[in-house]
Amino acid sequence: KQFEGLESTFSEIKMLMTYYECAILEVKTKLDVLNKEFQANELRNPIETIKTRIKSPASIMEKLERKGFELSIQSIKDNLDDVAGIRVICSFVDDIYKVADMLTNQDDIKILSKKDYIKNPKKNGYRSLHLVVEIPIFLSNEKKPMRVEVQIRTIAMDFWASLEHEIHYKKFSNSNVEAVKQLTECADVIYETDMKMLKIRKNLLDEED
Ligand code: 0O2
Repeated sequence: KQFEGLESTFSEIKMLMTYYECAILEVKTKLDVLNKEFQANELRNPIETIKTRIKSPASIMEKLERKGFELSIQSIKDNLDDVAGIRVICSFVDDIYKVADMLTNQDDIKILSKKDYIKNPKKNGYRSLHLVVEIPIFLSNEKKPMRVEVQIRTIAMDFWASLEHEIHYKKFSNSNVEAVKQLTECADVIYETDMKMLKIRKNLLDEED
């Protein structure tokens, strides 16, 4: 019912959502394996937490309509990159790039797009590395390439993004200039702290820059 207006049967939609769930499982398993290996080698975890989500039907329909795309299953597959989403929360800034490289160097993963909002933060101070990847899922009698959006950020960046999402993101236009300015200042202070923590780790563990 929530997919009202989509030219497809309920079972087609249910199947598509199942494929996205399987794609999330595939990527999450790869990340869990990498974290285990890293922990064994370096005695610390580059990944703190992994959160996964499937975009809600209402949000899928809203995005198709907002962007002027056809309301069909094929259109969801062709036009939406973030139906399956994984958020990887890393300990330190350099872990973000290590995790991204280790994941995307695997030969069954293809990078479709990459947005580095850490090197180029959004105007409001939002920082995160966004990757859209394509990964095959293996079904009973076929192999299907599926898209997953992977957002990788530090604990500190996630702290800011979660609170900003709760109190501001998409809730208001940018008219509250003072609030936006203060949020941006918080994001910048948080990033400075992230860089300091990285330096402290490198000094303590005697690592090269
Ligand atoms: P939600 O509720 O987190 O799922 P579009 O997806 O078309 O709006 P685009 O350019 O395709 O935009 O994607 P973009 O901006 O690279 O990434 C969108 C996602 O990144 C958002 O998903 C958020 O999760 C996150 N994000 C981007 N900018 C901000 C920001 O300023 N603040 C916070 N808190 N999160 C941000 P959704 O689907 O918009 O929202």
